[in-house]
Amino acid sequence: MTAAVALDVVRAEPLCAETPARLLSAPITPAPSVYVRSNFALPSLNDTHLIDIGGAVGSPYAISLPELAALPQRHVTVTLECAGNGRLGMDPIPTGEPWRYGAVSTTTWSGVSLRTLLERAGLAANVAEILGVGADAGPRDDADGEVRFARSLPIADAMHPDTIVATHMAGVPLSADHGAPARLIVPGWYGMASVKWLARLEALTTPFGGYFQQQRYVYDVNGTVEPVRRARVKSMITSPLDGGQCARAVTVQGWAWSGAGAIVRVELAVNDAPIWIEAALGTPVSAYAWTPFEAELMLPDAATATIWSRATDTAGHRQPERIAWNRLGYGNNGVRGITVGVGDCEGR
Ligand SMILES: Nc1nc2c(c(=O)[nH]1)N[C@H]1C(S)=C(S)[C@@H](COP(=O)(O)O)O[C@H]1N2
Ligand SMILES: [Mo]
Repeated sequence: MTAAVALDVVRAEPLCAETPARLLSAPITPAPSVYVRSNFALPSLNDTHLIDIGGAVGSPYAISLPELAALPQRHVTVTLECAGNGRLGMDPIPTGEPWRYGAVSTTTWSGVSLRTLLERAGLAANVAEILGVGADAGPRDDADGEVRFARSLPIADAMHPDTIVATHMAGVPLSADHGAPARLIVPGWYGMASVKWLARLEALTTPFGGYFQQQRYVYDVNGTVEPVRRARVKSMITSPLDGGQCARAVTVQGWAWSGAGAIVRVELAVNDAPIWIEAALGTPVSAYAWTPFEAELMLPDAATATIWSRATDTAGHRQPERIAWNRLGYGNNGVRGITVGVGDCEGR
């Protein structure tokens, strides 16, 4: 099975698997190594699948895969991150899938603007949200009966031309794990908004209150609950590798991204010195994907060193030292340090 070598499996059934750390240095994540997060067993869908479009619309309809393929195609290169990425870095560790730092990937998705499909249905004037409903469902400990995967988007985000119903990833039809035959891709939002195995789109006039909107993918801070939405500003050092070895004079490289817009600054620090060194920024991989950063550092003369990175976005958000702990462990964008052995660099 190729999946076993291409991904670090966090849970086999349903599959939850991280991109291996050494593959996160690539601008575009190798397709077999794009992280996977599924809440339920894979639904079995085939080429006769139809997506229903209904709710507060003038003319509800169902669209087939050949009809989708005949519409204008849009391609978006997106850094997609699971809201639970970095959960193991929280203290105390919250319940939930034990993600380290690899539940993030960048790839190109292709399909049809969601807007095109919604306009064809004729949205009512008072539509507030668009609900995406997956074909997957199952029991949950803290809910009655079957829970179906469903998540809503504010109408403005749903109508953005780069929010798409994707049928392809990295130029080939979606794999079952990534939501075949069609899924939402919502640039800038944490992964939960990008509903896989899309079965239905529903125009809502009032906010959706389903399980994955109110009980999961929420920031629960002392019982006050707010849905997780856009991705928080974050950075990740990809070279040297955490736990690796490098020379004292080292080129530090990594990625920074934010759901609020462009990255304007990345700073690095070493050990507990309160000195932040500005890294050079490269060109973002796309408007919705991560930005490379790089800096030359001279590490102290010691066996090991910890290198920290923190990013700031155009909206002025900067990674905090530590996030406000939340019960379900989402949105951990706290400044992270990687620890390296200092000495001869392995093969670089
Ligand atoms: N129908 C459905 N859509 C879903 C999920 C799911 O369990 N069911 N998981 C969501 C979550 S939490 C994430 S992070 C992304 C992951 O997409 P990927 O598996 O293609 O990386 O899918 C989202 N869409
Ligand atoms: Mo996720």
